[in-house]
Amino acid sequence: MEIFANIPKIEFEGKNSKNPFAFKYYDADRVIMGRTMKEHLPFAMAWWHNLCANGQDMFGVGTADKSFGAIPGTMEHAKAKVDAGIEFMQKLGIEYYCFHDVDLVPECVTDINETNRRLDEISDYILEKTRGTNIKCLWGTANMFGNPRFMNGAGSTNSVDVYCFAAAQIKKALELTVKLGGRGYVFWGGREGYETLLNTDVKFEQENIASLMHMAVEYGRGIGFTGDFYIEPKPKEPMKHQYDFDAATAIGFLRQYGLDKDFKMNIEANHATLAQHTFQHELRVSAINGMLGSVDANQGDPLLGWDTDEFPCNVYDATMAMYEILKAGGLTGGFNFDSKNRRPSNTYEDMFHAFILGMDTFALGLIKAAEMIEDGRLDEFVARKYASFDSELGRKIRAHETTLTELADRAAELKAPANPGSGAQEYLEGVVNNVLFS
Ligand code: XLS
Ligand code: NI
Ligand code: NI
Repeated sequence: MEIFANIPKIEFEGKNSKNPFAFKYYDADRVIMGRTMKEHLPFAMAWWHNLCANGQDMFGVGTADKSFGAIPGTMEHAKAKVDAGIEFMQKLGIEYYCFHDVDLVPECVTDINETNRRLDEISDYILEKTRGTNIKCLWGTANMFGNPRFMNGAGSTNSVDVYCFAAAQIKKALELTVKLGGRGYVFWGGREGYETLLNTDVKFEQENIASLMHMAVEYGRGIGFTGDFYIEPKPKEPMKHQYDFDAATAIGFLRQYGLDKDFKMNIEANHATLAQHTFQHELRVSAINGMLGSVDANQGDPLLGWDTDEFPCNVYDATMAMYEILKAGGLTGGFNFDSKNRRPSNTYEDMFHAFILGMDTFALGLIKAAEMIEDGRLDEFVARKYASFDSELGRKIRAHETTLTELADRAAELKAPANPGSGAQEYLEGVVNNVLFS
């Protein structure tokens, strides 16, 4: 049975199209810098926002009907969501999805064995329904923040028993990820942090989180998971202080505990801005450390200080993100729309408009980022800015072949250095505008 019956398959019609159900910029087969748009942009649907969230917030109940013809809380509903999700992805030409364990089935709060049985049943159903399609999992994760047992943390909990439940959920979610063909496995530390140091042993908690991650790597590799593990940094919300504050913090943690060979970053745009960074900054920090893995494609609101998870519409930011990603040689993961419709956008049509917006925004970002690279003015400027290091002394500094004494002698000889040269920010911002609007 068709669920989105009055919505057609979304095709590329070009920028002059006025058809609300067509792509204006995302042209899957168009080749940019040697690869198709589809290869550059492995888009994914977030099961939780698209198939589960109904607009409920702290102030009111849901506005959108996500029952898909079944009674919420039942396995029939879980299956109806699979049917809806597959039809949705096929109509958009999206081949990946991301999930938390409890997005897939209703959790049995009194018996984890029953939850796991339901997960087996639904993953069989997903495999059956996606057979013959290209649809597969991008990454899986365990929800270790919703259930009250995780109120003091999951890996960072004070309770050995709760720690066992975190382990059990990770074990199961890894099995599901492998079964569903996932490329990655995410740790987002929703309750891994603290509200006050008065009751918290930070070192103890971080060591336990690291141990859990080590066990996850060991188990995952043992069952044939060859993809990347990801940390998804976020500075706050729900906890006041979260341990994975930003990419730099998370990378330091991974190195401290010897996890850096198996883990990369999953960078979410809205989390970057909550950490007072740009999305581009977080991508750059990940890339220069060899840890650019995957992206949660969304955007925040500059006027609101929380994770609003809006569908990306900001072409400037998407261009800067794609600039970093192209320069890094692409993602090993993909672009997961960890984004939700605004509460009053409550129709099936709105679900499609949101994805068309997000996909077109990243397509535009890709087109413009490639033009920026081909234009070459930014690269030229940066090369020129550091050109003094092309000298013999510069070469020795870069190769660690000099000493403070040698450098101080040179300073003494110079008496005062020449002006280091303009940063030319306004010129470069003009170049970006010139490329964007040409
Ligand atoms: C919440 C996070 C979450 C992760 C997956 O802010 O973005 O949705 O992506 O657990
Ligand atoms: Ni988020
Ligand atoms: Ni996310």
